Amino acid sequence: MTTPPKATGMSRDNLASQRETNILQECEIEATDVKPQVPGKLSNHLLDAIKIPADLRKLNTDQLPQIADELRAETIDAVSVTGGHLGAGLGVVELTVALHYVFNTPDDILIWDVGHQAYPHKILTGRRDRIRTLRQGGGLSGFTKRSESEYDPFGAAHSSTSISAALGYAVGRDFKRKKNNVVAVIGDGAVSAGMAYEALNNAGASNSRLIVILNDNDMSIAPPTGAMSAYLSRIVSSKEYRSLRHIAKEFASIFPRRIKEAARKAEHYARGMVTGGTLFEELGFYYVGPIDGHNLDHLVPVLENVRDDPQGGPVLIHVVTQKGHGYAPAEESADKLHAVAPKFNVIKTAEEKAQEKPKPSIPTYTKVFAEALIKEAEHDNRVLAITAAMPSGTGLDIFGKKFPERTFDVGIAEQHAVTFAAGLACEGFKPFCVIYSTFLQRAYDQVVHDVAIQKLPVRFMMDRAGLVGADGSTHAGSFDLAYLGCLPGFVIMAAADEVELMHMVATAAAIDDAPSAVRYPRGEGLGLQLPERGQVLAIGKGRIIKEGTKVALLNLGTRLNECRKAAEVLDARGLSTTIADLRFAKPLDLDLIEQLSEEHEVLITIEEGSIGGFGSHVLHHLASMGMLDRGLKVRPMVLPDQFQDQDAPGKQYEQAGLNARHIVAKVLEALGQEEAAAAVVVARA
Ligand SMILES: Cc1ncc(C[n+]2csc(CCOP(=O)(O)OP(=O)(O)O)c2C)c(N)n1
Repeated sequence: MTTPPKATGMSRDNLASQRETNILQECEIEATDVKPQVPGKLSNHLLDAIKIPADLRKLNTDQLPQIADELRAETIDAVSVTGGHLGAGLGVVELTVALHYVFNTPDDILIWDVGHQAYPHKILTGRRDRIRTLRQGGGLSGFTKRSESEYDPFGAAHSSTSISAALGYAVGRDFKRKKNNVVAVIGDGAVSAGMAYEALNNAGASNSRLIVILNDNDMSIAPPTGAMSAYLSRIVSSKEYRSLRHIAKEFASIFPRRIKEAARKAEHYARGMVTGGTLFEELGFYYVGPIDGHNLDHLVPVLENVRDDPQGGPVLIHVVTQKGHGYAPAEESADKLHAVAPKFNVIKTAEEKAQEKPKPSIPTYTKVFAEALIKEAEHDNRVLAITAAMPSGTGLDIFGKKFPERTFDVGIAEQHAVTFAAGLACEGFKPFCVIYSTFLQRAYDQVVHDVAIQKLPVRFMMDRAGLVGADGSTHAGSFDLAYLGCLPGFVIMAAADEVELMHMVATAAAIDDAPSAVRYPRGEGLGLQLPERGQVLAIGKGRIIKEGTKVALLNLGTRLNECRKAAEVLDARGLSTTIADLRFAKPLDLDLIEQLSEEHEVLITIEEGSIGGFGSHVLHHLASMGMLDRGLKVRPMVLPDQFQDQDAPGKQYEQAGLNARHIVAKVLEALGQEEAAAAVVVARA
């Protein structure tokens, strides 16, 4: 087969100059619909005839490379409009074509791990007409989603779930005495997570027919870490792999499982010793590979053989791919263009460039956090930082440049990251476990059992708290206040702005007798002047931002600006408004809360989190103290009790009803002014 043409929509230099702003760390983009220059468009549109995979299966195998080329060009074109995950999808174009060609999807079950590589899959499975709505409000999800298509049998976005879900499908199929295939595709990054091993261990001991495809591109978001990664590299770099590539066809046509059992066993071990794979064999899998994941002549016959093999039990096919394959800028960039901002490939006219306003260089919360942690680490050599495969997304790439020995990337392994941090804390170190709010969910028992019960001073830095935009509900940091707030002894802080974040990092560094957590949102701060170093805050003490007499707004986190805007409107309506920024969700500033309750008629709590968080704790206290029995009008404002789909963060907060005019309306409602409240919501304050 021929190698797909390299797309040439943009020169390498142009691209390099744009990379700083274009590369998105997880959840850093918002979509627009500007028409891009189309890279590598092909004139012959075989792809146009494919509405669903059944159409693909009507083609001859020698037409598949062209389909792959067109699919690659279409993926690049779509992502250049919407932004999103690019490198991973480009790396699995041939694999996607081969899987849908060989397997009878959707009856055969195909589960993509994480789902960030599934854009080509979406194009082939009836969603091409909507592919330019990816990650936008009302559009296609950036991940696989059951409600979106029958070709997405299992929704994902958090990694390493595919083998478990696929085994569930396989065992369910066996109970129903059906014959369909079940295939899970998992990356070498995702296979580093504990859940993947748990599933391999369980599947290997089961006799259920399950096909696991290990998509080994030697990349996670950053280069992968750990012993598994080294093991896979050893297999792939062996001389035998290179020669095996040449005999892949022969290998495929005499599938060793057909050889009688004794010979088969001997061959297993021999092959395992030569090319690696023994680890998977020992776990009970039949290991096939490594094979070239961009060569359809290799992929298709191997997949057909595995599909037609009558023997039971799990099979693991080790496929070697290149992240960003077929698009030179992606292949050449350090992160293989894991993800890009919208319009990343648009070549602008001179006029468009002239109209462009220079972007203000307000640092993101992530960057402020990284710099603040560097300051703390400079003063205290016990400060250590841990990330679970997200060095750039968490800012630990910046910290790691300054303190490489004090930075640990443990791979996609949040549970291990937490307990590892607990061990470091036992040894007297000051571990900062920097994990997005949404991904810390995976390590909840470790947080409770290994950290909180033992009162260990692990510092959790929860980036991407609140709504996150284009990544949607799977990535929203909605629940940490609820899931941490109920744990005895935790100190929980929420930064209202970037200066507060610096203070909270310093405070967390100083707390050495209890677990602590700081939450802060995605995106830029307010552009405030930053101090040289954060100050240690008084634990459990809030601050008054503005004093009034009738209405009290109790804020936690970055809704503070919305509170300020709301207070202006309320003051103008004659409703004198106090704003308090509580800073701590735990321990609560009970004195301040009681005082404000006594001195005001209306009390509103507001936070960027679900029910069960800050507001619930305030209400619990007021109810316990009998302070709700005397006519105080309390209204908690939290995220709605539903999973919100992707959209621009501003729009998401609008839908959530947590903007200034919603606060104004809530106050008016509490005062019985329903009509005025309705008018405020409609009129946009
Ligand atoms: C539990 C969890 N932690 C972190 C992430 C963030 N994340 C998304 S994709 C990715 C890298 C996945 O690497 P790999 O499985 O090798 O796939 P590739 O992108 O290389 O194709 C990471 C760390 C996640 N989705 N889920």
